[in-house]
Amino acid sequence: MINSQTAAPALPASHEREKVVQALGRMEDLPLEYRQALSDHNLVPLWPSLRAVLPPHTPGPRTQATQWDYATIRPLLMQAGALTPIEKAERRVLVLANPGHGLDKMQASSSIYLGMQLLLPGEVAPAHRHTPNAVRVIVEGEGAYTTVDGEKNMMQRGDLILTPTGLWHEHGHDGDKPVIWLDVLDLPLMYYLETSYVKEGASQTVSGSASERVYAHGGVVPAPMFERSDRRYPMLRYPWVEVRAALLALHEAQPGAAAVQVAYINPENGGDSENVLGFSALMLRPGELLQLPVRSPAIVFHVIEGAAVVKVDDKVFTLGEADTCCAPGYCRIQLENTSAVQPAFVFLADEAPLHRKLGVYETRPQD
Ligand code: GTQ
Repeated sequence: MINSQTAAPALPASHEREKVVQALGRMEDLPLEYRQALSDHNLVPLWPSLRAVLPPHTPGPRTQATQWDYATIRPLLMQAGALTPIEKAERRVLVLANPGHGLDKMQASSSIYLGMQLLLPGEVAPAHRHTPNAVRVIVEGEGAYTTVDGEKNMMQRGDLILTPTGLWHEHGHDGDKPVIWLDVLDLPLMYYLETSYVKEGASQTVSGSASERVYAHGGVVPAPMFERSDRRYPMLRYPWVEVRAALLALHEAQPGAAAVQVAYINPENGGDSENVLGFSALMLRPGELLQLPVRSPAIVFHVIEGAAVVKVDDKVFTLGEADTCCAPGYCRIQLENTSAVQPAFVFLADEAPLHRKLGVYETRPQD
């Protein structure tokens, strides 16, 4: 965890400048035999690493702002379809790995995992359930479905489908062209916590009704006299047609809104749709330049429709449809829709619910 080589962060803004930090003793300042005696007893001096684990003012993130283009991923994923049968993959996924963490860690940020998954016609990715929470955003194709907790969810472009912790899920495909979707999981966090595991299971019997129809109308939820849903995850599929319509309606109703953004929530209690990661959709109006607040959570942007230029501190990413990028927390982010006529629609995943639960969620003024 500790990397005492981490470069010192830039000086804080003048209004927040704190006492100048004192240089501390280094490991090399200690006699060799002393260092050896410490390690022989599984002991470590704190002071040579204190500034690395508690850097002044701003964390030193391993997460690097990184972009992944669909045009690059797609042919490689199709090649995986030819190279590896589904029985040998279970989940045929290319992981969007952040080089700042090391590719082998398979993480986009400290807590976010991203993968592009391919299912070919007739294939089945068998039922299992696991501790990490997952969602899918459908990128391409028709006729596939994912059955979650006994509920069959058809996959259509742009849909968000939840597979929260502990729920059985399997994917199948009755269509005739490849289906590809983006997986977003909190796997890196669960793995770090040593709580990540899976149970394999038999195919589910489809029993549930389509939750997206039950909650299709804003402001009302099913509330019969004698029972109100106590399912922790009452809604599993958020159809893109509904979310897109909600964004357009918001734009029309509040043309001067600071941002046209909607959150994917639990419609029974208004809370986050899942426990760890937060999901939302944003419409960038034609020509819009949107400066986001500086916030502690890392964030992922995935373009559903149109195009967007994403600036993360001094890096610039030009994203077209189905392209994805991530940004670490605490940085300046600006989104721009360079089209003067077309809106752009962007899916966002961030670590905000986790940060709020941990009490470390922060926003900072742009400086
Ligand atoms: O589809 O259940 O990208 O279990 C990684 C782990 C997808 C899945 C991933 C998984 C799945």
